[in-house]
Amino acid sequence: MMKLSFRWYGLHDSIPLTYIRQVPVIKGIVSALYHIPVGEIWPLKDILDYKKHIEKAGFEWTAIESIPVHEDIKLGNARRDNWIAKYCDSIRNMGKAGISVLCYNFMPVFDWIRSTLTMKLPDGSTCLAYNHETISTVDFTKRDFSLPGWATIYDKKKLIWLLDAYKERSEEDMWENLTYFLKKVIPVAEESGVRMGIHPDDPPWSIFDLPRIIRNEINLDRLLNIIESPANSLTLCTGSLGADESNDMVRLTDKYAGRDRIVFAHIRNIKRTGPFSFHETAHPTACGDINVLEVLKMYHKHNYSGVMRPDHGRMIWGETGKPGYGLYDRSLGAMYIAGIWEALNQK
Ligand SMILES: [Mn+2]
Repeated sequence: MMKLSFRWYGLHDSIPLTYIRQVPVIKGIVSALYHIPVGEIWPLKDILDYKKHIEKAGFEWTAIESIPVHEDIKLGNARRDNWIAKYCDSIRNMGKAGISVLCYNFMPVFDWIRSTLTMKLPDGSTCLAYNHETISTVDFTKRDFSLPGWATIYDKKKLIWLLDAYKERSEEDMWENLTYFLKKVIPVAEESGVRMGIHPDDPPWSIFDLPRIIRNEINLDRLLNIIESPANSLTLCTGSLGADESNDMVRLTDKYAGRDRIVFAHIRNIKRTGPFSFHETAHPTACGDINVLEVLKMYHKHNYSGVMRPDHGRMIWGETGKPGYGLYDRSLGAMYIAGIWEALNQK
């Protein structure tokens, strides 16, 4: 049974669990402990308390998205062993709490990026969009540089320090650092009954000359080959990878679902507007360049029993809130997915 879930940003999310409960097809919640600083251990008690809260609202906590990987680990800095040990403890604790899917990513500095969060579509809705030219002209040394959604995450000094540090890292360095990390955490995940699924780079190409290594099929194969274990798997995100036309999401879903190496499915549609540019759309196949129907057929064909969620939606009906994570359009997406799944079950 595929577990259709909804991402929820915790007690500070403007969308209460009671509203999500009214979307009839949603069975699970995808969330994280947002009060734990990056790198620190997720205490068992905090996980259990949060889980109880989610269950009281009528849901299963189906996946953690995500436990962020400290930049020292990605950079391969001397202090990484300390952070990796803490990461292992967090995995043990989530395993003890009975949560079995962990989404993470290995993107340097920015774990997603867009040139605008409010692009207006012809129907009056708004969506997130990425224009490579706009992104390429961002100058971090300028006092008033702006980057939608990110200007406040790191202060300017820290951001420039990080960008400089990554300038000395090649893609091969990043692979080495990822391998080092996986060799330590995957055995712990195995013991703890946890399956880790790496989220691909969003967008799937280099930005600001940062080394980004999870962008295509070759990269996904290499990642999975580092350790041949169900604990070392994928969060397959159609919108992230699909922004690059050469990533055939139907074929990739067929391939990796067929090998049982997908633990978490992100369903998102996008429209490509240039070789390195796109905007997000509503979920149905007709709205964008991703054949969502065929992707879902592949999951169904392989009896996918992992977690699935509608990814970013548009802002519609005047809703305001976290860009990409409104209630309305993601609910439409969930109903669309559930409708297709029900039809596929009839065959
Ligand atoms: Mn995604």
